[in-house]
Amino acid sequence: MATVIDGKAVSAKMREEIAEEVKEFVEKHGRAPSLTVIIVGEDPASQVYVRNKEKACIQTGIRSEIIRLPADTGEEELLCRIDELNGDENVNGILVQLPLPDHIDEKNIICRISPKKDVDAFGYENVGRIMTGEYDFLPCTPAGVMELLRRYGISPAGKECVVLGRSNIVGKPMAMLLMHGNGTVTVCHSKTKDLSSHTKRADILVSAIGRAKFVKADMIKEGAVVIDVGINRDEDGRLCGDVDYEGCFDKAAAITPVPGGVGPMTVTMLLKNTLTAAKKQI
Ligand code: BQF
Repeated sequence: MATVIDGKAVSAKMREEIAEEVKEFVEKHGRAPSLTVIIVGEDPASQVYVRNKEKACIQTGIRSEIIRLPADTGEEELLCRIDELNGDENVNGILVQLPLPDHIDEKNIICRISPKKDVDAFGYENVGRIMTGEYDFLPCTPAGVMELLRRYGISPAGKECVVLGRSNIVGKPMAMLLMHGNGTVTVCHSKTKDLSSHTKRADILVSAIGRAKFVKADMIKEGAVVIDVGINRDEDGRLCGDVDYEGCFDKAAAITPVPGGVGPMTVTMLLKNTLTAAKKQI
């Protein structure tokens, strides 16, 4: 029987803490920290994510603005918008919702955001800072995972940590943060041979591959901590993670559900980054 790592509950508590800090910020500076989100096109999942972020801002008293642009917006137009927001002292955080339409080069866009306002921490400067450990912001999903581990008293120090997936947004920074936490880290990916031989050794397994119920009970060690970053649809169209939650539940020591695990934490860490950005910009 595993402990359920309840990201929804931890998020709710953290949002209360953040709301308190936002209140203090307002009392001190006479205005709220502010986040601007740009969404290009109509991708339904992105629309949901942006709405989640907007609701979370409202919950905590952070001022949010959503800029909705049509799918055929040109790269130049988008770069111009970012330049405006970079120069607007009433905007503390800028986030461009990914993925962008194919005709826009994501890297160009992300790197145009001022590093001080880059609350996703996807730009080169913030990515570099993650490597050296001298960071102001961490990418929201890996930061959310670390916060969950902390709040459940799980330390990566000296543990075998296995990360499935090597994306710039989750897998790579996740590995880095576990390393900073003194874990012994293995990163597995689509070209990894004998995946199970790695996952079975994991004390802490973090899956970020985007394949529904891919991680089965026979792939994990008895007593493992299993963190599921995946957001997929199963055969019945229901939201599910990368991990076969029911199958792994009895074998794991602790496990995150989907929904209600890492997802809400991702949004909560964005709030935290926005507050940090606002404080740094005083
Ligand atoms: C939950 C995201 C993949 C690609 C781009 C709560 C979110 C999700 C799930 C959410 C995600 C995933 C976000 C739950 C933001 C997390 O209850 O389980 C919140 O809104 N997320 C994103 O902005 O871009 C993504 C996943």
